[in-house]
Amino acid sequence: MTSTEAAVKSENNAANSVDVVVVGAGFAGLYLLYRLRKQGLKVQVLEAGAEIGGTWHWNRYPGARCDIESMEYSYQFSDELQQEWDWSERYATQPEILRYINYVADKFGLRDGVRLNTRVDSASFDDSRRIWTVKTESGDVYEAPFCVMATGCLSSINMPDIPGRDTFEGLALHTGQWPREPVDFSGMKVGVIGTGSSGIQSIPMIAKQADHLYAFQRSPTYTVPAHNQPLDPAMRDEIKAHYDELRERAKANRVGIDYEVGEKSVFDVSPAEREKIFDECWARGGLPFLAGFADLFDTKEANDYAADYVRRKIHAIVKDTNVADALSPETIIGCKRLCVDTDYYATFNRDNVTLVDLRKTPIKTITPGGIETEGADYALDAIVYATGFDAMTGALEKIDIRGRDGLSLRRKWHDGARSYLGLGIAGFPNLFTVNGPGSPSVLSNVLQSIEQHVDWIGDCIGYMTDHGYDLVEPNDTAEQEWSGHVNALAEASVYPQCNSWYLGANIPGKPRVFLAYIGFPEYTEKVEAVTRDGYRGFAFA
Ligand code: NA7
Repeated sequence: MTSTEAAVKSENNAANSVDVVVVGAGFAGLYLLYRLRKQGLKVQVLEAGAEIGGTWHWNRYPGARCDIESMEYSYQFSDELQQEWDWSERYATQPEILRYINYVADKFGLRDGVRLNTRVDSASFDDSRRIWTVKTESGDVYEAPFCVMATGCLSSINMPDIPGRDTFEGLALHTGQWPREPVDFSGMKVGVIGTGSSGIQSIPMIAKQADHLYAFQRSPTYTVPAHNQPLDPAMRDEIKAHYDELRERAKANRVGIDYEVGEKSVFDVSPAEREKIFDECWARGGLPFLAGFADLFDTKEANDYAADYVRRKIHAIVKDTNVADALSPETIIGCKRLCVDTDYYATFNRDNVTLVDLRKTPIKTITPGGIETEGADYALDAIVYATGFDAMTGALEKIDIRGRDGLSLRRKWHDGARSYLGLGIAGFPNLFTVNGPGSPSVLSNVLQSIEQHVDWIGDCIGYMTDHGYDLVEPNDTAEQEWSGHVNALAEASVYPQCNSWYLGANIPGKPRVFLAYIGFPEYTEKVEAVTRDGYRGFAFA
């Protein structure tokens, strides 16, 4: 039990008063703790997990890695930290990222500000006292003038409601709630449901161990090779010597990552040059594959060239043409998040791997012994649900959040999530969100966005202190205009043309609203302009 936990218990459930309650101890929650403490604020972080780390605590499935290069998937608030931490690989594994997060917590003395194993049930604002009351599952109560939700964009798991799911007698796991002890699939027949990023990372690893792996695919996904490799120490040192320049270049990029975007239109080159550029992008690997030309996201016709290139790669890698056909998406590439893999397509050449195409033979039911589709029965020892998350809003709506006059966030967002800049919500004074709906979040290097949000929140609280304000709240008009702007940007892009989790389309019944802001630099410019104009769109009291 930490000292904070002991203090909570000894007060016998009396309210614990702090300046800021933060929910979540992932990258965002920990930086909030560091940043707000530096301002002299008393901060309490509440974390449901048994360990700090957020996403990187929960997603321990085999093969879990970041899909943004390690040198950029890291904090930049401390140059000392940047200089002393050595990433070992181009794309860090989950254990390495978790080690990094723990290193940061120790270096900056953050552990005593986090209470683990503490799930927040509700948070409500008392208008008369101007205080947030945050209650935990175990009945403890925290009070603070400010509450910050650092609950993560991809933290509320999507467990599909397949008939018979709970009758399965074997091992059932969700990639987003993987056990802390390693799982040994040796000798097992394993079914993996889902072929998004989590499926694509875990299938090649599980296939190496299992007796047989069945990949249950509802929609094929585009994935490009990571070409992961150990980081060359000389290259790492070179980056460190100019880290600030890299970070600045990244901030100017559409997704907050440092890579070059091709200047040419895909239509303005000869077929041979087009192929050469795609070959170079494929050989470089990773998400920048789609930055080879300037206009791959502008129209379906332009996008088709990249999609066709990947489909040809799939057919070149996968030996069985029927399997290659089934693995080849027909949709817009990049409309759902592009995946980055190690040996994903090649895994389907293994004798112990079978692709089950659910578009042809949908799942009928899960039985005590396995999965029954309309085509066959699959006897299984384990089922891995790689079925994703109720993204962006799921974790927030799990908590019963009540703002002014008891307004419920679930009710407010019933027809679709709305927020101002992804930072504040009208009707919810003194509540901030990190990477909230309407901010670049998952369409950016999330670490870059986290620091930008946390710094803004810290500055806003500082501004309030300096001006003697104790209340801040976005006004409804600003929020509506912002939501309209976010959706207009999405409408002008290819994103609405598929059923992605960016739109909430993966969750039955979830309103279809685009949940992220397209364009990291444009977003930060707008936020800076709002701040310069005396926090335009926010009301203070
Ligand atoms: P994703 O990308 O949402 O992928 C989930 C996968 O699970 C996807 O292939 C889904 O098919 C599939 N799915 C979901 N429900 C079902 C049911 N009922 N039956 C069959 N298949 C199903 O989640 P991930 O965890 O892989 O990745 C999320 C992000 O985390 C990723 O983008 C990275 O940023 C990190 P569908 O496409 O809906 O047909």
